[in-house]
Amino acid sequence: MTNNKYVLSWIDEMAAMTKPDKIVWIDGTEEQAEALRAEACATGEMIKLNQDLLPNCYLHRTAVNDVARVEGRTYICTPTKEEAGNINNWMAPDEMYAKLKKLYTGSMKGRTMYVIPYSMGVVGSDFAKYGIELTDSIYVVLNMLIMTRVGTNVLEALGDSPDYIKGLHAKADIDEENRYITHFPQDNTIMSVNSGYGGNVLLGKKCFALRIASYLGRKEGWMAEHMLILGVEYPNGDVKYVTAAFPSACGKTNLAMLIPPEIFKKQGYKVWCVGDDIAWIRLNKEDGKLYAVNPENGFFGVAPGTNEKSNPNALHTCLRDTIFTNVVHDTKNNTVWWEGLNDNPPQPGNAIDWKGNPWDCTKFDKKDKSTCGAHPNSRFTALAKNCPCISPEFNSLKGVPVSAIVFGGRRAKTAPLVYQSFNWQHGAFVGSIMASETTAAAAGAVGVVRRDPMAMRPFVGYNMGDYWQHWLDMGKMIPNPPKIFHVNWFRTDDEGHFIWPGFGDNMRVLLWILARCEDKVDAVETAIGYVPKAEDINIEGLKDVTIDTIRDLLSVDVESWKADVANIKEFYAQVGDAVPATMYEELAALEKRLG
Ligand code: GTP
Ligand code: SPV
Ligand code: MN
Repeated sequence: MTNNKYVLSWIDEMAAMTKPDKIVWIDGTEEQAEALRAEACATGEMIKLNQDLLPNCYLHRTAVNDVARVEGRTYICTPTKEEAGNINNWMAPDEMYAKLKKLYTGSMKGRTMYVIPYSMGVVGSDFAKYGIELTDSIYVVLNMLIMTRVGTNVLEALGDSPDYIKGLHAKADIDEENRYITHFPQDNTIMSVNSGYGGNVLLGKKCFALRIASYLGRKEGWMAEHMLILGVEYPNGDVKYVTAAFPSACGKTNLAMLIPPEIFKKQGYKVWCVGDDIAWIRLNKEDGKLYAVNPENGFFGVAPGTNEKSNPNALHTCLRDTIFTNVVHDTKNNTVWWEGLNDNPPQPGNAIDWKGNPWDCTKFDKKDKSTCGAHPNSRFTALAKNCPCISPEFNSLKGVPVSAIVFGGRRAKTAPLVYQSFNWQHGAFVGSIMASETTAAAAGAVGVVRRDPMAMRPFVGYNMGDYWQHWLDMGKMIPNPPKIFHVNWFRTDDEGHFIWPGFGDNMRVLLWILARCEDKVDAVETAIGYVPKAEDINIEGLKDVTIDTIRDLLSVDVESWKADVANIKEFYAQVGDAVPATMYEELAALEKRLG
């Protein structure tokens, strides 16, 4: 399919090491995809679902020990440890290559190696970057066909250039003790072994489009961010774009596909989804603004909690052409179910849980995750073009202009519903001090507050301090920078219930944010930034939320912020010498304002 000598010699080398029985090139045709689906069903790797109710939909279950990203086993292998920084795991490239070689050698014996040429971004666009993933998993091939742009046109666009990202994935024994997700930014190389799950193995996503791309972005003067991109259409037809960085499983997909509350819908407001997870952002020299594209082609979204009320657009997106991973199999209807879909779980006798065992929904106990039918990090892989609110700009070559950048996390107390930074530099500081409760998207404890700068803690492909400096440097380059905000949908009352209704009602906060961008609304200056006047958050049509609720949600508790400052200092110290002096100045200024 190509004469590119760099590509061919690399594949030869990888095949000589992994020793597959055969090599199959993925061409992006429906015929080939269909044959692979049939093969995966024949071997039990996938289950074909009810084709009347869920056309072209399939179910896959991963190994029980392989259900999320593994941050502890994810490495940035730069020549020096300083380049990777203290927040990343680091190993010297030679040492890691040697370790991996042992694990890969002969790992594809008796298996097929698939060669997937793919593009992140629209093929041929200025934003696009190309990759080739070698894998011995049909599940990976079929997911990549949804999540990225795959096919011979990628090889044509690459021509005889060496400028592509090499990715090698082998399932090997799915052995968690020997699982490695490794990145060699200087070599444009990603190597993943002993996993078959999502972010660990769909190498175009977190490995390339965030870790390697963030490294390239710093070198080339652009940004790769863990951000959704959405457009708010006003009744007069104007569309304003917002990007938002929330940590994993903290609401990006939900916000990106938001349906406005009735009072706004009636007036003609709409929200368009450009992306739900990753944004590549560049300065447009013509108007001096930042422009963003979503380099992906589909959504790898969290299933639990997705329903007709919380996110109807996501639900409709995954009614066709979708691969479900680790959800409940309803064997009576040959469909799928997950916690929070509806109140009609399949009954005992008709239900298989995510582990492949019979599941009894009557034993479900909210406090005991082991009684769940679907894994808390179960996901759907669905095509962006099937999303009812996909933006007409989804395939735009130049991207969409960004009016506002929003950071956010899960904070039970400290962070208010929304606040605005004083300027770009302060906004970058606000990103650097983000914190959030951990979720099931990564292996490890859930619900523990940790600092997650820019929602990029697991995804920066170099030193976190240098990454912050890159944010500051970008700010100096942008004549018309977006305004930077912080939101928190997750404040709780004394009983631990969320105070803010969230989901579609987040539109009320988005409209304040955009009004600020247009200088159309006032704000109150506080120690942490500009906070709305309570009456400027529109609560028309909201039950159970009064202006006092909003006041409470917007309150800035100085004592808890002081405690947070102490924690931020510890975190900065952990990030180490690379923390820009500017960030320490911003921290000192915050401390001073808190009194
Ligand atoms: P990744 O794909 O892991 O990067 O995550 P994401 O940020 O796209 O997460 P997603 O939108 O799938 O959010 C997952 C979780 O957040 C689910 O449990 C949702 O119910 C919850 N969630 C999303 N939006 C809101 C909100 O506005 N309020 C509340 N309370 N929960 C929300
Ligand atoms: C995340 O964990 O942020 C995800 C899912 O979006 S994964 O692709 O597994 O990284
Ligand atoms: Mn994500």
